[in-house]
Amino acid sequence: MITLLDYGAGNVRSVINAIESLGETVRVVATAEDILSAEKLVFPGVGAFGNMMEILHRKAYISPLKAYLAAQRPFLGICLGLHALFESSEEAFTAEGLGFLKGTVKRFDVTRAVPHIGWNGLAIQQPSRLFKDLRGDEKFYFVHSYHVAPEDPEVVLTTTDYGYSFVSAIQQGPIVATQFHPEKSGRSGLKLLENFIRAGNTAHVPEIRRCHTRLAKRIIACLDVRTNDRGDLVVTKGDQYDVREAGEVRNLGQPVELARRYYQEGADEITFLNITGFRDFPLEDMPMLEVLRQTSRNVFVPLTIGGGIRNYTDVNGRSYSALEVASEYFRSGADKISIGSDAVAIVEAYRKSGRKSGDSAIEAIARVYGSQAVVISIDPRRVYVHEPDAVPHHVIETAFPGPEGQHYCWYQCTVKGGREGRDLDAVSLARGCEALGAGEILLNCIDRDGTNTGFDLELINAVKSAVSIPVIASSGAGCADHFREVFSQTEAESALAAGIFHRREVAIETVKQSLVGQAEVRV
Ligand code: 1PR
Repeated sequence: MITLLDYGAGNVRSVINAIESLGETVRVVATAEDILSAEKLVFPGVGAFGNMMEILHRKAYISPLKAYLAAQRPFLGICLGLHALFESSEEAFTAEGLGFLKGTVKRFDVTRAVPHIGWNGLAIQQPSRLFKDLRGDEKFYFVHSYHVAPEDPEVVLTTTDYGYSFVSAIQQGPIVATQFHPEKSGRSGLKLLENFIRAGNTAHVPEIRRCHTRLAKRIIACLDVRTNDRGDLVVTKGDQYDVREAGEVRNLGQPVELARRYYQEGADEITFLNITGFRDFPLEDMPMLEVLRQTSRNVFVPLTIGGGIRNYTDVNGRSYSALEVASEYFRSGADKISIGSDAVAIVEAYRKSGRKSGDSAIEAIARVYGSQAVVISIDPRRVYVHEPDAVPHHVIETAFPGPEGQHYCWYQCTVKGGREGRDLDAVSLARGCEALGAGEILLNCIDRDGTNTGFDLELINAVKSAVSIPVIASSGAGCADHFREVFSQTEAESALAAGIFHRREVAIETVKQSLVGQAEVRV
């Protein structure tokens, strides 16, 4: 039996699911005594260091944890569960760590996008039982803005490169901890978890030993979900956001089944967008929560969910905060939430007042779950103008002139699934969201959506050059070559597609194979 330390933030469900999928039972820590009596303790963590340490203190888990570690009992820390082992963190100067290992946790000091999100490799520094049956060139899923800096080089198990080389796993006797998320790292991650649970005492050195590693470009499958006119929850797909054909909502399959198929076919991430979430209330729209629960039981890559994440008052006058809505999604298996319409309202208010309210959905969710868990979904549409200073917006010169021969355009933000245009451009929205603490931008494009004509590279370059957080290029993918184009002509960290995958026009594997040698991918 595995004992799991859940301190109440983030997606612990997926760690439980991953362990259970290996045929093991999980007991969740309910009292300090459960820690002391654990046979094998897993401590997963997401969110913020300060918040984590505060909860560990409040629950009186600090001393039993220290005693467990000091007794050199089997321990697997994941992400913040690794950070907790150190003395302190730049993420929260006043919070003290467990101090089991000497050293601190530092923020990435790189010119690249932070958080470091995605699949990266391991440069193995010493043998370990964790490596049984691994080749050594596998990639694992990372999502973090801070990394550990141990004083003792002897504890370094693996390093990973992102701007520079950082410590991505430690080992000290039976105590191991990883910066990456094995529970979100597909088959390789499950193998590593299984090794923690079952491998004997023999330490292994994988066949392939890399000195340096590279972050892969991510290929994301997106499922737009809604209820059709018969009341069935279906994956649909729009043409420039129009999901109806001959009056009926297009039905391209069942969300749970499709997600499972994309996982098996090698998707690096799966995104669900509840596209009518802006008018429904997600906590009443239980099917989406159920979709997440079922999907996370056997899909071990990151899951993002969007649609309807905002403050809400129900018919009985009870108010729910966006944080409560998001928490329900995290508890059901989501790793990230995506905010669409509400992000526009938040940034409009922020720009008007010139100050952060501190309690917007973006700020509140990032504070508890970390910036990396907050994705902003932008739904922009091109608006052509004759002159660059025709409007007080971020205007670009375009190689694709407008209907009246205009050589300039700006990208107008829309809300409610493209139904309503706002007086805000996509670049300003992305910048505002980054300032408020968002961790990633999902950049759709209404003009390209469902057209199979390729990504809007001009839009992607305009937004990507304005922010330092990762950008997901979305809308318009029609063939494998469009992915090569987006990764060679923009700095986007990942690319998302829907229609071509749903209609089996191009397989995810074909996309990845065509990128080999052109861009780093997880194959
Ligand atoms: O506003 O917070 O409730 O979130 C609603 C979410 O639903 C937003 O993320 C918004 O983008 C999405 N959405 C709303 N209406 C539609 C629609 O299609 N009618 N879908 C919609 C957005 C766009 C992409 C799509 C890509 C790739 N779908 O996610 O998957 O364009 O498509 P392609 O590869 O086939 O071209 P809120």
